Amino acid sequence: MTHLVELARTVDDAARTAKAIPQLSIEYPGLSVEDAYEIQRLSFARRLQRGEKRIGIKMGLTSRAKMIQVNVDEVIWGRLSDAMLLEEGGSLSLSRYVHPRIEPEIVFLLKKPLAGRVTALQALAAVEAIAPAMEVIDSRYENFKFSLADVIADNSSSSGIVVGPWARPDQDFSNLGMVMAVNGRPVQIGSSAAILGNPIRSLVSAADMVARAGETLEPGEIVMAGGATAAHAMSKGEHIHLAVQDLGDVMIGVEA
Ligand code: 0L1
Ligand code: MG
Repeated sequence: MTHLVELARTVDDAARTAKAIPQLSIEYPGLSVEDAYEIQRLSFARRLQRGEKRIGIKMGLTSRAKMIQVNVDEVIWGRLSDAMLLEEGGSLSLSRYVHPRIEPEIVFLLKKPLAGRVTALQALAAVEAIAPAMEVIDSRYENFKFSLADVIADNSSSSGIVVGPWARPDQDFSNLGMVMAVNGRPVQIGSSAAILGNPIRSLVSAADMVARAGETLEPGEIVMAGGATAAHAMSKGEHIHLAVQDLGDVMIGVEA
């Protein structure tokens, strides 16, 4: 337990100071997925102690493109805080991150508690609204290289979220075109169907995964469904724009 507390401090310090660290699994090759989620919980508790508020969770590696990009093939989750929220149409500063990437997503806003094994219909009944969104992911590990346990311990690379206009969830969002462009040039083109076949499946998994950690998704919280395409490594001076069919647009600029 003591070493999990220390490792939680290591990953939290790396995120707070934007300094890359070696993979935990190099020093601890036996680090289990269970231990990794405990490190994540402990490191997120440090954020809460500093005054940050939990605003929901993110699902990660929910598409083949994402799994292939980082060579990890399991769906994972991470915890989101209000300090990760970015202003839509505003800009982010690269200095806050180690080597940030951005990816196109769909996000759910909940109106009812959700936890455990639920059907897609039950999950949908808990949704107040859906929106186009982009997630900024920033692995705290050197060279953006990690094992499954490493990335989970590092809060599944959670770093930033930018959310577009909220829309009613009683529409078909299973196969919406998604185009992410940088300075007007499309860099990633995909569909919401790439997110586990239908983003609602990501919410179903989220309910199950948080329940296994003894937690519940609460009304007012958000759930990021996961990247529909591979992520784009950001550079200074870029304007990143996501258009999602029927749902609208999200934009963020990148500063030094
Ligand atoms: O899909 C994701 O949000 C994955 C997060 C972990 C892997 C990565 O940093 O790309
Ligand atoms: Mg993501």
